[in-house]
Amino acid sequence: MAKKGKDIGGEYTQKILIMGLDNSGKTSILLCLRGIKNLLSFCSIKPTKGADIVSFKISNSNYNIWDFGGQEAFRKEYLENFNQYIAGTRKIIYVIDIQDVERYNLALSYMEEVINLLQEYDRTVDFSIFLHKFDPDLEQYNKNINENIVKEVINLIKESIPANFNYSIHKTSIYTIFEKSRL
Ligand SMILES: Nc1nc2c(ncn2[C@@H]2O[C@H](COP(=O)(O)OP(=O)(O)OP(=O)(O)O)[C@@H](O)[C@H]2O)c(=O)[nH]1
Ligand SMILES: [Mg+2]
Repeated sequence: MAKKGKDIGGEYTQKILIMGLDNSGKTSILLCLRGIKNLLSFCSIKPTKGADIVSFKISNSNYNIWDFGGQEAFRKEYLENFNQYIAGTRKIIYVIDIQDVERYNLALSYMEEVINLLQEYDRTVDFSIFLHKFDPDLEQYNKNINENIVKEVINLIKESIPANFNYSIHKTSIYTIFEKSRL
């Protein structure tokens, strides 16, 4: 079950779940969302064991983000107890590593299981799919990735999701942080 951190709770706290296979980049995304720019923090990330709750505040909103370590041994338990994990959740971010071509099918079948459970428990959440590690110039340096592969992944996603289920798809990368400062 969940460990670490502290569920800060409260009226204005948003509970967000971040799910996806191991190594897909969930914990790294969380560091970005928290505004952490220290490179050492990114280098020292270890695979997440079980579900970590990370709590932080941006402006007047409190967030409890549940980071679901994606190793196979943990995924089974989340699905078995999904009804408990989902309680009070407004948003799920599902992360697919676009560079992990060999595991697209596994990533999609885990996502399908999550969506099936949401429908089974009649839960409506804001569901965002991140096609992650979509680094700048990815298609130039990674020969396995091209426009057609990306279209294919998007088609596979569309085919695997029931027509009445709302979701959005985003390209993301931790390497696209853009800063502009007046000199
Ligand atoms: N190229 C690239 N690598 C990334 C990106 N985001 C994360 N990574 C790398 O992917 C690896 C796994 O990142 P994590 O954040 O630990 O992945 P995770 O999904 O939390 O993995 P688990 O905790 O095992 O579920 C690390 O080596 C990260 O540096 C990205 O946008 N681009
Ligand atoms: Mg992690």
